[in-house]
Amino acid sequence: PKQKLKDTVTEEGGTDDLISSTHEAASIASHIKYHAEFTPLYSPERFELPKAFFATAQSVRDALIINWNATYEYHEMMNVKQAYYLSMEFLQGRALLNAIGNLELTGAYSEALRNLGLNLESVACQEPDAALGNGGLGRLASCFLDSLATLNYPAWGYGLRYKYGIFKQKITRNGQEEVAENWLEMGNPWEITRNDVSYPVKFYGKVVGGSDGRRHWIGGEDIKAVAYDVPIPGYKTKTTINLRLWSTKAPSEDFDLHAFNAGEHTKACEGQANAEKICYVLYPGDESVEGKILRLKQQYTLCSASLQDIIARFERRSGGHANWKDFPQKVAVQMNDTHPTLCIPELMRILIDLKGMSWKEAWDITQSTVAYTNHTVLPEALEKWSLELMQKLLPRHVEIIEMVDEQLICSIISEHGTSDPDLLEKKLNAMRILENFDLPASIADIFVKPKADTAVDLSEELEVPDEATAADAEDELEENDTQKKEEVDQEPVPKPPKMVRMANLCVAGGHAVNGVAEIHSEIVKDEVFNDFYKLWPEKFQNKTNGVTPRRWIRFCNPHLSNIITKWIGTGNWVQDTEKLAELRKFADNEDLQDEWKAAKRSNKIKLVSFLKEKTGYSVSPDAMFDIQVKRIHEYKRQLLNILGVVYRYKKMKEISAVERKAKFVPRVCIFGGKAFATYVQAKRIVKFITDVGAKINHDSDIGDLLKVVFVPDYNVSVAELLIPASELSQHISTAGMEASGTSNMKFAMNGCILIGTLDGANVEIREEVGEDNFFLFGAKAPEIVGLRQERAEGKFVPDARFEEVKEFVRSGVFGPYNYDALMGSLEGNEGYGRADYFLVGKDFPDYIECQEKVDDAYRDQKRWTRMSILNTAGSYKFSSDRTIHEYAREIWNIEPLELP
Ligand code: B1N
Repeated sequence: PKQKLKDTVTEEGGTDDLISSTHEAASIASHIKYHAEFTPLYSPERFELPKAFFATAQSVRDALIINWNATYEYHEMMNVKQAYYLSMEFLQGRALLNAIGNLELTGAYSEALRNLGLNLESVACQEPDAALGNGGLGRLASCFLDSLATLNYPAWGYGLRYKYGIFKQKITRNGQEEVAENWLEMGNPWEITRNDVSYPVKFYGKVVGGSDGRRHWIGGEDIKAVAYDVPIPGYKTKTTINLRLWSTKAPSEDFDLHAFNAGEHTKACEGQANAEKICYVLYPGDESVEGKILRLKQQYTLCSASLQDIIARFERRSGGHANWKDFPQKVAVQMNDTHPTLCIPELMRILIDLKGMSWKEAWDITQSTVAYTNHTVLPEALEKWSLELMQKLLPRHVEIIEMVDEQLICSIISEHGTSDPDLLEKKLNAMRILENFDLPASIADIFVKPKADTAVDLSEELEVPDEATAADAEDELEENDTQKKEEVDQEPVPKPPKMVRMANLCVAGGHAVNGVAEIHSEIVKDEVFNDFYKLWPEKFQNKTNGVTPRRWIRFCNPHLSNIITKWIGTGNWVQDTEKLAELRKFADNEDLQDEWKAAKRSNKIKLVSFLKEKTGYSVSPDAMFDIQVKRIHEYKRQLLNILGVVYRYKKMKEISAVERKAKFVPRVCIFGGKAFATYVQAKRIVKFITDVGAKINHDSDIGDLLKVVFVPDYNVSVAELLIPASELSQHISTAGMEASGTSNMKFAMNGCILIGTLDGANVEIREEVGEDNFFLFGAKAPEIVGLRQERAEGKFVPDARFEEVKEFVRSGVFGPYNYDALMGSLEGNEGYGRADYFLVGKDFPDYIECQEKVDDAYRDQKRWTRMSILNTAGSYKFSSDRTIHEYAREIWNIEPLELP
């Protein structure tokens, strides 16, 4: 019989699941050997690490498939309401240790591999990260899947199976270079191809009125979306949910055999290449028209295939007697940002054109089914699509969007009345889905004296789009571009292009709109969507983000996890993080403090060798590890951090060695993160950080007192190593600009202290961990507009220390690179435009003073360790389990369903 000692701690730091029976390990070992032999992806002669990883993963997958099937069957039978999380991004990272951890088989696998002469950790390291996302938004989707499964919610994720996920970042003497990473090259042991699950998806073409009175969209380009399923196991539960990723193919009849035999090989394969390129890359560059079309095709493929699949399931579960009014009682669709907005017109199209419903019936169903999460208030990040482009690609959807726009106009009119036409016009311009678009005739009439620019152009309104093909559309759009350019030369005031505002469509078409942290949700209501909030206050909600405590503490930090289990007396804080709060009462206990420090130190030592391997730099584990890892973006202000480091360095150089040692706490300043390939300023920041590192790290006056390391290719796996080892982490965005942040939660959970502004989830983290245990600095969100205004009026007087540090950078100490563009962006220098839009100069003095307080706190290790413990204790709110329960109750109206 299996002998498991529940919730006890082993010497090597493992809990229950690390203790396995010999029998279990032996059976796993033979299972692994079976796969090495009979599910081969490698030559038979050797059993080396890559092959061992595959065979191990395949053996785990077998267990997952059993649970997946049982879950699916049970959900099918019970026919309960199910939630679907639609996202263009899922940042899953590695799956092996997570899966065996959830199955409580870590000990058994570790022993089985040991018996085969291998080590679990080295096998696990073979797995490439599944990096089908850019950053926080994609990782949030993956944390949500983990919580949904763990909490036994009937729910699925839908996404795209990109052949190339986010690029691999190389750091060279030029800064960042991007390299494609083919994560599927060696095969993906976790996915199950469903050759029997595929749907047609069409683009272009025309819309015609049928004799049945319905609109018919005849596609100009047809592809098919094929399902690939990734099982998502829950922690200590049989529930295993599904992440269904779509891949695109040409319909099989698309291969032109005649052309091929006639020697026209490229032409014969064109259809296939055209269809497959849709799922080639995550976020294709969209500065060109081709890039824009591809991105829109991706978004529509996700929406169309997923909805067809959801509807087919609904119909099947209704046993052929679908009562469409019940649809919202069986289905909830969550749109992860505006990227899947096309769900709204697509569901409307299916219900009206294919199921024969009236507009009103279809609208009620759509609205009660879909909901929208907003993840950013940066104006440049609010998605807009050219109406012209969308009309070519999705002509029927544009007709529907125009109707939704008209309906919205009516709501706006009934809200504001017509007595003040100027006000009404202002509201219409701000709230309409269609931007720079004339009013429909029926509505323009209500303006007593229609103004010239709101006068109605009926011909345009009623125009039925011409039939279009892919090739024409691209040509025409480009032609139009040139035409427009020519027109610009003649006409002084060109008409601004007509655009579709996706967020406005989401707010109008869904029943709920949520922000991702309290402060962000307030900004959504009070600023960005204030007009909508006044119209439909009941739609607006907050759902503060969370992270899964399984991946982000239990599995990535086993040493600390075991200490926590020992002190709280149970391991079930992993599911019930509120128990972490019990650590508070031991915060000053010396025994706990000693164990706590030992765990941090062992994690730091692991990181030291990783840094050496990846960067060549040697750092001391006795120094404070100070980390900022996130996408490189001006609003996240890596520049504030590195200028703070430069200032510290300058001050160190001005004093004697003895004074230096007395005045400064040794620090290792670690940076990591990718810059979008075309974001020039972000790439300059990467280059700057690496130049500063190259100088300081080789300065023998400084030694271990200060090191600066840029970790290349920051991803989920690197985060799992960095976060447990960090002592201070930086979340220093300009207030009001970071919607939430989620790494801040992971750092706090792992006993790291945060330095940050009152932005995003920092606000709530500080509330939970206590203000004494958070290093706060900087301007507050409500002050930002005024501060920018002050700058614009030339009233801002920068602190002398800020002037000094910029001057030092410009003096050339960090090498020959020209830093004028970077420093200029902080100075209202005409040539560089933004005049310190992100207020680095404003916050700089407060920031460096706050950093001095950090040094003081660190010198008192008892105080620091207490702060660290209180951060873990106060992080209980930031489990994605809490977030998911809130979505389930307040937006989706779904209930957990545990397998019998
Ligand atoms: O979403 C995260 C938040 O924690 C972060 O604060 C927020 O910045 C992030 C367009 C985005 N907002 N918007 C995006 C991603 C990809 C893309 O193509 C926008 N990511 C965020 C989770 O709520």
